[in-house]
Amino acid sequence: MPRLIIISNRLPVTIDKKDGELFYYPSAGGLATGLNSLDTDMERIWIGWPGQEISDTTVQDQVKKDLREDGLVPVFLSQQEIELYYEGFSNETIWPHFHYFTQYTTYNDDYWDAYQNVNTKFATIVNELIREDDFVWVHDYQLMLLPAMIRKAFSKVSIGYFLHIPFPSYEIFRILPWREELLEGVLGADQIGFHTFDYMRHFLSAAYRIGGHEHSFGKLAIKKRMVNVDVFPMGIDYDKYAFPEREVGKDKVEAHVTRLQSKKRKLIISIDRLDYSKGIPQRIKSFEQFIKKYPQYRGKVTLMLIVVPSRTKVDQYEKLKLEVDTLVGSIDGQYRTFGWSPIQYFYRSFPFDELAALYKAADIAMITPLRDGMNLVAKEFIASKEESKKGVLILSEMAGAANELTEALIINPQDSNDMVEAIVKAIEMPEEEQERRLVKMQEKLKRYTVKHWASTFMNEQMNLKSVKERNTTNLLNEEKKTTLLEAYQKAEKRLLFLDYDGTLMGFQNDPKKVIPDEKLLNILEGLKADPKNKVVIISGRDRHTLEEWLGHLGLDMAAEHGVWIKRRNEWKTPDLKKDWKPDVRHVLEGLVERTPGSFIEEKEYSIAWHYRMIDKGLGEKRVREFRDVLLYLTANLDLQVLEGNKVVEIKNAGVNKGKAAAYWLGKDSYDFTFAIGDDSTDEDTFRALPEDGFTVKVGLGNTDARFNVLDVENVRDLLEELQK
Ligand code: GDG
Repeated sequence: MPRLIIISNRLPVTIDKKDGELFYYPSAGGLATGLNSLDTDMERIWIGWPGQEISDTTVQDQVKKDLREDGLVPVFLSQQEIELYYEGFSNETIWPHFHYFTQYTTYNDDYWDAYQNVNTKFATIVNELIREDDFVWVHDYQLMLLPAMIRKAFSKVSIGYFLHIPFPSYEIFRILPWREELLEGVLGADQIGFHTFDYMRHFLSAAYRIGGHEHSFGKLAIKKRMVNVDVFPMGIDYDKYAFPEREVGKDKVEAHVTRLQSKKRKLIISIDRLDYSKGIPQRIKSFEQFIKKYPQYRGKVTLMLIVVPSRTKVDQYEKLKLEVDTLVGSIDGQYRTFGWSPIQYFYRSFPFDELAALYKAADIAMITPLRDGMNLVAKEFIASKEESKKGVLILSEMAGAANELTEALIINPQDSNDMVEAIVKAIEMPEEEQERRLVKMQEKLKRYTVKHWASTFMNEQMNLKSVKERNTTNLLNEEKKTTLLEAYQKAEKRLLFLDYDGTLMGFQNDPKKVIPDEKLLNILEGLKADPKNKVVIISGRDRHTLEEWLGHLGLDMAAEHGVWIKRRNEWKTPDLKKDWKPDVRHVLEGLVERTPGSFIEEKEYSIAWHYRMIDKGLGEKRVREFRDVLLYLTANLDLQVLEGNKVVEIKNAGVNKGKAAAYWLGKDSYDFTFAIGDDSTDEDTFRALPEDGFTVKVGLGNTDARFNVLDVENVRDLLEELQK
């Protein structure tokens, strides 16, 4: 039975040591809640740092033993590791950088070394524990190298990775000296999840520009592995915030709410960890601007500013604290009256019952981060209005949550006028409008809960695994190969179709560089030497190239996807027109003119425009622009425009490898037929073969072939084995 292995920097538990005794307090954050609610009987194991330094090995053993009962496995970190890996690389390098605070990014090789070492430490513990059939789910920016490290030890294990913070635009990401390692680390996973489509888009762009990995609809092929990149917006435990009384008792919550609302003032709340990404000074300044510009609201509105202490040891956070303290003090000093203080400032965290009451009592929530992966506080505030249907959310467009909570008052946190007007609009919003907006947002949050988030991520990961298994079930394993070899040995007359590029030879940027090597020539000669064999090279290349490279072998060949056919050492072609070529060439020359690095390949009966050397996005844009012109030109000419892998080819309609294969099949009868190829044009060959023919696709992916092999090397091995 597979197990679910969760790995995050922090375990969902806090340890306290008092008088030599250990106490454990579970901390049920969003992640733990989501995972606990998963409907699965899979055993769960959670690996992570227990939150404080424990250096004594006897105590470590005790902690390990105590936590094992709850399925928790601790990774112990030394004080130095905490400083360099956690406070250092994680919080002073990745955190600011991924939140677009590049001025705060620390470039420190010691941090980087520690980050690698601690990721390795996690990997060692994980690798001792997991089995190949487990599902592994790695979380967040502290462990970006871990997926690849696990993959190295377990090539088949299913790994998911979720990033809880934004993934920045490629232009920002590329600045990091360790960009490649971080990227390849994450790409060790089978599935990579983000909160929003923007983060996914940025990641795919970085994967392409830095790693050269192309994607198709979010799927990347990395060294024969398929990696799925997708969007999974994290939700909340809706009922917990809608009905907090169920958890902590009705009286308690109600008493807090009554106290908070007793002043009959509009209450605006602001809740965040102390962090520069949260836009706290900007929010305070815009509140000041609001009371300055609209004096009629003085005494009638209070901002309750809750700042939860965090990362107190980092320099920037100390400075930020000072800035917030000064701003609040200055506004209070200027505007405070005997009966009213404009800002109520708390620098501490609140127990859940008080937090829930705050949400319920507040008229307005101002959640205006400069950058935020998702922001769950915004969602919790909306849920807390389940019963009252009164309340307005002012939300930054820079928070991931803004993609879903579109009925909030969406603002740009750097635009103070925008924020001031939003405050006024929120205060004056009619109750029906508040309700209308809230209901729409609540509907979404009720449906897309944290449970939904965790289960969609896991279901997708499981799906991927079964698709992978299905794909690999067609792999030409030893048993299937034996069947093929036996049929080959028994046969008296065999017909073999071999595609060239991507099948007999690997893919190169310059198509002229794919000259056959000696090994390949030997293989082909060997096959040809057997009088029972008819070997046909079936390719999209022009006949001159094929003739130059392989002509001396005396094999039959089909060039230009079957436009030219060589049989009994003679090239023939059906009577095809080529007077259309000058017009099309003219269009393609215009394309080359505007697109340095692209080039035209002219064959006798077709013309191709290649853009394999340039940015794929630019190439595709050009194709789109010119496709209409090409289609117009070719409309009445019985031509077809084929879009291949970084190439567009224009050729006569009705010519393909399938028709070419049929030509040979019709010339004689065979008791063994075989075709091998790697791309979509080879599918025509596969379909042309009789049902008992042996068809083999090179690479995984959808195909009409009966079998798959992984790569060119496998093809060569197979062709060699046929001759033994
Ligand atoms: C990352 C990303 C992304 C806050 N103050 C108190 C308190 N809280 C609770 C809230 C909420 C949570 O903490 C904070 O949620 P965030 O969404 O801000 O997330 P983080 O975990 O800090 O950070 C973020 C998130 O991951 C999830 O993927 O949304 O963008 O940075 O649940 O209720 N809870 C109590 N007292 C407080 O004073 N009890």
